[in-house]
Amino acid sequence: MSDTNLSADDQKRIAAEAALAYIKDGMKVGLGTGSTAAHFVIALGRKAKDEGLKLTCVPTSEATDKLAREVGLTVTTLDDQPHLDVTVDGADEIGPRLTLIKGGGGALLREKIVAFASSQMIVIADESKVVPHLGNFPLPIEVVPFGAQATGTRILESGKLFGCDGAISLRTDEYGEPFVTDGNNLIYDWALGEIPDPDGLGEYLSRLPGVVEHGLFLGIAHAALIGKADDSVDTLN
Ligand code: ABF
Repeated sequence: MSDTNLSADDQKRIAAEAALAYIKDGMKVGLGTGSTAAHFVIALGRKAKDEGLKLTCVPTSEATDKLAREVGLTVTTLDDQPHLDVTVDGADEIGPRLTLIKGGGGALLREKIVAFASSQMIVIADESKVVPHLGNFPLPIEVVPFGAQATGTRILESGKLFGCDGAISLRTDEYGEPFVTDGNNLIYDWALGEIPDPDGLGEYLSRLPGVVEHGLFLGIAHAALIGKADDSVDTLN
């Protein structure tokens, strides 16, 4: 038995480094957001420099855009490169069959658009993110500011149809002001505890006017690389 006991941040780092195996010269790469994705961006910048790789990267947030440029990666937009080879991103929860909750970092909309544009989406995470069912992490839902209160009411009503019961709260920033996304929208966080039917709920939320996007990523991820406390990395497919 290994007596290594990596911190959560080191688990994120080794998962991020393992994802470098998916990167080949000439690839177009989607870059996720969050602390795990930041480890990947830094490791990718180092690999591209050491091996002289020509990569074109599309970031999922202003923060990742800035970091990617700082580490010397070539950054462009999805409009310029509408098809990507691979996206590497973190997650808030990884449930059965690679179902995900994402959006704790507030970048779910761009993350989903970029993941959808990619031939492969690879999730990287520490072992605390793997859960038996989705919902313990509050589900982020991005809404347009117009009628946000009414949209919140519709969201709560939709929950009843799918066996979901829990409070929603409008996300605030460090100053107590409403958190505004890169797309100038707002985010509700919905504390559910358990989501019995993620597919049904996700489809319903996608059809609600005022909802821009929700943090259920279903049927999108191809593999998840999980960094573990014993210094190993598990691959889930
Ligand atoms: C992004 O960052 C998000 O979708 C998710 O909300 C978050 C994960 O955060 P971290 O990598 O910091 O744990 O991937």
